[in-house]
Parts: sequence; structure tokens; C-alpha cells
Amino acid sequence: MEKALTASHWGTYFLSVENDRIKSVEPHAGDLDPSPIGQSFVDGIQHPCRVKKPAVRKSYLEHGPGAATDKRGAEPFVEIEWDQAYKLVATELDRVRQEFGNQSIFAGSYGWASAGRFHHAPSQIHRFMNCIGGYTKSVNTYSYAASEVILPHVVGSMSWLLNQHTSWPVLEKHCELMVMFGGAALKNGQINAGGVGRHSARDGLLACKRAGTKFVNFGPIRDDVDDSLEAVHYHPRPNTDVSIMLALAHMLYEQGLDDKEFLDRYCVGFEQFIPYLMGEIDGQPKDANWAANISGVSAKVISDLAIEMAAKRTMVTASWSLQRADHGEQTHWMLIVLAAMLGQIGLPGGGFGLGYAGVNGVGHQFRDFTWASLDQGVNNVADFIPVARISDLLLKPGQAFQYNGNNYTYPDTKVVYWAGGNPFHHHQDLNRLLKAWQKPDSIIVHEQTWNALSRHADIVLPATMTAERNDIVSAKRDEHVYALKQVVTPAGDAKNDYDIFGSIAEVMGEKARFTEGRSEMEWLQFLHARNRQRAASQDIEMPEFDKFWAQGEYILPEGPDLILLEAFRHSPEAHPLRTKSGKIEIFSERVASFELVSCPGHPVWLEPKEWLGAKLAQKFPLHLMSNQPATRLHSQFDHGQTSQKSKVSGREAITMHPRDAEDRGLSAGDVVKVYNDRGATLAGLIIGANVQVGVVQLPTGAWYDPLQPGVIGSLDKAGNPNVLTRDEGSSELGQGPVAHSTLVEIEKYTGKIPEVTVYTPPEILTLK
Ligand SMILES: Nc1nc2c(c(=O)[nH]1)N[C@H]1C(S)=C(S)[C@@H](COP(=O)(O)OP(=O)(O)OC[C@H]3O[C@@H](n4cnc5c(=O)[nH]c(N)nc54)[C@H](O)[C@@H]3O)O[C@H]1N2
Ligand SMILES: Nc1nc2c(c(=O)[nH]1)N[C@H]1C(S)=C(S)[C@@H](COP(=O)(O)OP(=O)(O)OC[C@H]3O[C@@H](n4cnc5c(=O)[nH]c(N)nc54)[C@H](O)[C@@H]3O)O[C@H]1N2
Ligand SMILES: [Mo]
Repeated sequence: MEKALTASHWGTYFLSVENDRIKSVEPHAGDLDPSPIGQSFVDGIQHPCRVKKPAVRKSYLEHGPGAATDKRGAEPFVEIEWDQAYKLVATELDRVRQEFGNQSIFAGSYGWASAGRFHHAPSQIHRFMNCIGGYTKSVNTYSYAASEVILPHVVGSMSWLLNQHTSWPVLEKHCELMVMFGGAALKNGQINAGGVGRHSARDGLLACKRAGTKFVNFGPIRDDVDDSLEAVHYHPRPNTDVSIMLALAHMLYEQGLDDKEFLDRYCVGFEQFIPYLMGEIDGQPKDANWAANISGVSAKVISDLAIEMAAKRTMVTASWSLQRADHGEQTHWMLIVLAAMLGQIGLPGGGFGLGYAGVNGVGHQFRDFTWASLDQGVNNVADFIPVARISDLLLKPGQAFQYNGNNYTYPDTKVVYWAGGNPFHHHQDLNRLLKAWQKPDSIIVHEQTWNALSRHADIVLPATMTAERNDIVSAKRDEHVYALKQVVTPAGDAKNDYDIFGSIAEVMGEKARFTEGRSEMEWLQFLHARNRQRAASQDIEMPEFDKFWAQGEYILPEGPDLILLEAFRHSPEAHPLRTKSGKIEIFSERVASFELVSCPGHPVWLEPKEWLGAKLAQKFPLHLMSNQPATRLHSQFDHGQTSQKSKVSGREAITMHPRDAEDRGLSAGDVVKVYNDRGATLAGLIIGANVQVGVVQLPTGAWYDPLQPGVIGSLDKAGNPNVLTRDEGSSELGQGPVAHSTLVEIEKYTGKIPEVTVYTPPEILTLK
């Protein structure tokens, strides 16, 4: 039995391989809190649902681009040979760029793909597209789009902030009180984009607990904070956090507990914010009674907490989920204003934090190091979309949209090309996406499995998985770098994205530009040499490639203690922020100058379109939390054992409070229909008091599996929450996704219970 190291977004493991088969998986001994998601490698890599050969939708193969696009998702596929596939793709890309221009190719291709610096599919596709003249791209992430746009106006870019978040050892020593909005869920801390060598979030939180930190959480789901932290839980209505933060701020100001020196020296715009806070404009002070009415959290809880926060070394945190909501821009902005009033920003253990344990890197103590990655080249096309505007792009060619204070136009899209992301996982309102998906002439994807994305494409090119190729895994905010060796033969005729793009580039006469003449191993040596060079500039000696490859891993020396905005606090003159004023902007003149009702010049409470206080809640009285799944990464390895074991009655589990279940006459294990005006899905019921009354939890990631394939509005059989979520921008500023602002109703499903069929391949014909 051969043992081989593998590394993923959820951790590092050893695979046991015998006769070209993966037999078992064990976590790397260096990781003391390994993720069970790794067990899905055992059956997930060599699973029957792998795409084995290039395949083309029947009508498309027969009649070419634009043929019967309303049948996407409903027709059988025909398998073809690789050479024919390369030609088909090259011819279509060439036709579109000649006739319509490169902006008609949408290749934003958002998504997490697999860990691995070289075989990172989005880097590969962007590099390829730049070699053939460019493409319409997407900007920002589904993770925190609203904050990515607002925070540069307020304090600095999201990535800059995340690269210096106060680390666990500092919190352990100094933090007396941690007030959390949306918790610090260890289910999420399993993940780190690009890889994770050592899971540190659980240890970090527990060390704080042992050292005496008190935890308070505002959120709809108790599991967002590990039981061992013995947190005090409050359950506001979802999406009302800003009202509570405002009331805390109101109490601080009223009691004279706001830190005037800090506000004066480090911030601008407090005086423009006060009239709103105190109700001088609208006659409504944003006090604890006001917030209690909106949020359902008692006024006394809020007032007492404000006083406690001012008296202690306090860290206020918000999960990223808070801004994946209607008016998501307001949440992190208001959190920062609250922290500024407490005056502890830049002090050890105080200030604010965004997304602790949301991924392992936030809170992790790491050395600042930029690992080498594949160059993507230069994109000659200026057109872009905010990432979550994909359906709008396809449905509204030529129409205008606003983004961050400017006006832009959606280009006319003829080709959609995806490699390393799954819009049928990540996008909201899948029925609207399905409609939009009928517009382009051609949809080309590289996929590993027959998931909802590949099923809805015209041309599907089978991509390899880790263990089927050689790679280097290293991640931002992690000190490990791993050598990943190919240990099994690729499934069927699957190829590396690099080789697929290389061959298409060859047909288009751009192979040399795309490959620079390097083989897979030569690229790995090239990237490693860059890492060595960068390390040397920090006086760190990394081993030569051959030694690294033989050892399998290398760990950078430990990083220093991190304290968010410490340098700025030390000297705002020497270390000004990159905001307009160089200071924290409680009021932003720039944002105010955009004159947006959906995002004014200082943080405000704005009612979401869908929340428990809306009129619509009479019809759809449950707030849907489609949060991140504990047993997989998004839709990846939903077919694997760790995810499959968590299914209830054959599909994704939805959790509901006992009282809500009783009101509807539901029992545990029932197959229920979850629905609203946008769609319906079937889920298996779990009844649990860890979810508050009026809220249901249906995690993301179950593969969309329509009862009637290709039919807009069809019932989904598998429990994908995105048939229910709303597809609208968080505001005209950020245009971020708003998945966490969704109302639904639930009833027992009384029809014949359909089997989930998405984990077996669709009908595939072979060419005669
Ligand atoms: N309702 C709701 N929706 C959400 C969210 C939510 O909270 N609620 N969260 C959002 C967030 S934060 C995010 S980041 C997105 C995530 O959305 P995505 O990143 O799009 O989701 P993944 O399932 O990780 O998709 C990765 C895809 O890449 C494929 N893949 C993996 N490796 C390779 C490779 O080497 N080559 C190729 N060609 N393909 C590969 C996988 O098979 C998979 O289909 O979802 C968003 N959607
Ligand atoms: N296991 C696993 N971990 C993951 C991922 C995964 O797919 N699987 N995805 C990763 C990615 S891409 C990202 S971006 C991060 C995302 O990290 P987050 O955005 O933090 O993840 P979520 O699980 O969507 O939300 C965390 C919790 O926020 C709470 N919440 C939602 N809305 C509200 C609200 O309005 N108010 C309050 N107070 N609480 C609310 C919910 O109870 C939810 O459980 O997770 C990462 N970690
Ligand atoms: Mo994300």
C-alpha cells in the first residue's frame, strides 16, 4: 500500500493507494483538529459521477451554437474525442471574438476550484482568455462583496484587513469580552482558501475561554458558537444586527462612554453621524427600545451590554454572513463605528474583527508571505460585472448598472465559459439563472463531476482532481507548503485544465504564449523557485525543489503576534489609512456624494426587503438561513461520504425549532417542501432547538436536482436553498449577493417522494 500526501481547502491528509485505487484517508499528524470532510476523498475521487469523456449536448452537436438553448439541462449528451472537442471550442471562441469581440465571452468563472497553485482552474482560464484577446470578468467575491466595496471608503480593503487580524494568542492574553454577531462557527473554520496545514480556530477560542474571555453572541443558530465557550446567546431576528449595534452606540454616547479622544484623533465624521443616532433628523433616537422593537432583543440586555463593553477590553466581531444580506454594506461599517466609539481599535485584544473562524486564516497567527501563483497576464477587455450580477448580465445586455458610484453597461454575452466554480451552487434564485442561462449561444465548462453545472452546459470537458495530477499547495494566511504527487490514473479520459487549455490554444495558434514551453513539472519548479526567492528576501532558506519534492512539505518559521490596525493607532500620521481622509470614516463624503438611498454617507438601519418584520412574513413566516455546510465545501464532494452521511430521508437536512414544527404538524425525518414565490425544494426534516423560532437552517451545497430537468420553476428534489434565495444586489454601491435575506414557508410533502438522481450521470450517447 502506497501512502501519498494530499492537501485541500479543508486540510492535509495521507491517502492509502493500492492498485490505482484510493483505499483510505488519514489526517496529517501535524493537524490536531483535522476536518472529517477529507474522508470524502475515499469514494469521491473515484466516483461513478465523474465526467469521463468530453461530452456535447445533443442538439448543440447536431446544429451548432444557439441550438435549442431552452433544452439545456434536459437533453442527453454525446461523447466525442478530445481532438474534436478542442476544435469545437476553438472554432466557437474564434467565431465570437471575430464577429462580436472578446467582451462577448464571459469567463469570470468565479469559484473555489481545488487547492493547488498551478492547477488552480480560475487562474488557468483567465490566463488562457488573456492569451486569446481577453474576456468579460467578474469582480469581488460571493463571500464578502458588500464589504469589499464599502470598507475601502471606511477603513481599508478587506484583504488588507484580513491580513492583519488580531491573532488568537493576543486575544487569549488580552480579550476580556468578545461580543459576536453571527458567531465564530467552527464548522466554517475547517476551511481555508488554498489549503490549511494546522487548524487553529478551536484551540484559539478554547485558549481564550480558559484565560477568562466572556463570549456573547447575537445570532439565530446556537451552533455558531461552540458549546465549550459557554457563550451568552441572544436571538435577534435575522438581519437586524445593525439596529442592535446602533442602540449600543446610542447608549455609549448618552452615557458619555464613547472615547472622544479616539474619535477625534483617528476618525472623521462622528459629528455627521450623531444627529441620526440621536434622532434629530427623523425624530427617532436609535435607542435600546427602538432596537428591541426591531430585533426582539430586550432593551435592558442592550443597555447593560453597552456599559459592560465600555468597562472591559472588548473585541466586537461580525461574521461575513451578516453582509451577505440586503443592505449588507451597513453591517461591517456599523460594527467598525461601534468599535471606534469604544476606542480600543489597535489595542491588543480590543477593537473589531470580521469573520473569526469563518475560515481558519482569520485569527490564525501566520507569517506575512505571498506564495507564488500562476501569472494570468493582461486582460484587454474592460467590461466586468459585480460577481453576483451574472443573471442580470445575461438577461439585460446593453442595460446600465451602478456600482461603487459609477455607471456601467452590461455587454452582450455569446459564450459563457466556466472552469473551477459552480454558478448552480453559488448563485441566488436558480430559476432566474436558468432563464438567463438560455440566452448565450454556447456554454462551455470544465468539470470533474456530472453536477448541476455540467448538466446545464453545451460542451463539458472532463477535468482531473487532486491525486490525479502533480501540484503545490500553499495558502494565504497559512505557513505550510505541500508537494502533491499524482498517485492515481485520472478518471476516464479526464485531463488537467492546463493541458485542455494548452490544446485549445494550440488550435488557435497561441500555445507558446499560454504554456511558455513548460510542462507541468517545469511549472512547479518555476513556482517553487519564486517561493525560494521570496523567502530569501525575508532571510528564510527554503530547500531546493528536489529536496522539497522528496520531503513533501515545508513550514515557514512562526509569524509574529498580530494586532489589527496597531501601526495606525501608534501613529495615524506615519501610517495613515488608505481612505480619503487617511482616518476611519464614520461619515464618508465620497459615499454620500453618490446620493444612494440604499447606501447613504454613514451607517444606518435600512429595512431588508425580506425579513421577519416584513409584510411578506405573513405569507412566508420563516427566515431561511442557507449557511455554509458543515460536511463539505459548498457543492464540492456533495457526492462524497462525509456529506452523504449527513443527508436526512435521502436529501439535504433542514433544521427547524420544535415549536415551528409542531405548528405545522411536522415530525423529524419528514420530507418537507420548502417554498416561496421563487421556487421550491424538498428537504429532510431535523427538529432542534439550536435554531431559533421563526428561522430554518438549510445549508448550501446540495446539487440542484430538478424533478423536470430544464424546466424553469421545477421542484428541486435535493434540498438546494438557492432555488429560494433572492437575486438582487445588496445595494447600488456593492451589488453583493443577499442570500441571507430570504423568507420561506414549509409544509409536509404529500406527493410521491421522488428519488434524488443527481449523483448518477445523465443519459450519455456515443457517436456511431
Ligand atoms: N444561498 C447561499 N448561496 C451561497 C452562499 C451562502 O451563504 N448562501 N455562499 C456563497 C459563497 S460565500 C461562496 S464563496 C460561493 C461558493 O461557490 P463556488 O466556489 O462556485 O462553489 P464550489 O462548490 O466550491 O464550486 C467549485 C466547482 O469547481 C469544480 N472544481 C474543483 N476543482 C476543479 C478543477 O481542478 N478544475 C475544474 N475545471 N473544476 C474544478 C468543482 O467540481 C465545483 O463544481 O457560494 C455562494 N453561495
Ligand atoms: N465547512 C465549511 N466551511 C466553510 C465553507 C463551506 O462551504 N463549508 N465556506 C467558506 C466560505 S467560502 C466562506 S465565505 C465562509 C463564510 O463564513 P460565514 O459567512 O460566516 O458563513 P455562514 O455559515 O453563511 O454564516 C455563519 C452564521 O451566521 C449566522 N447568520 C446569518 N445571517 C445572520 C444575521 O443576519 N445575523 C446574525 N447575527 N447572524 C446571522 C448564521 O447562523 C450562520 O450559521 O465560510 C467558509 N467556511
Ligand atoms: Mo465564500
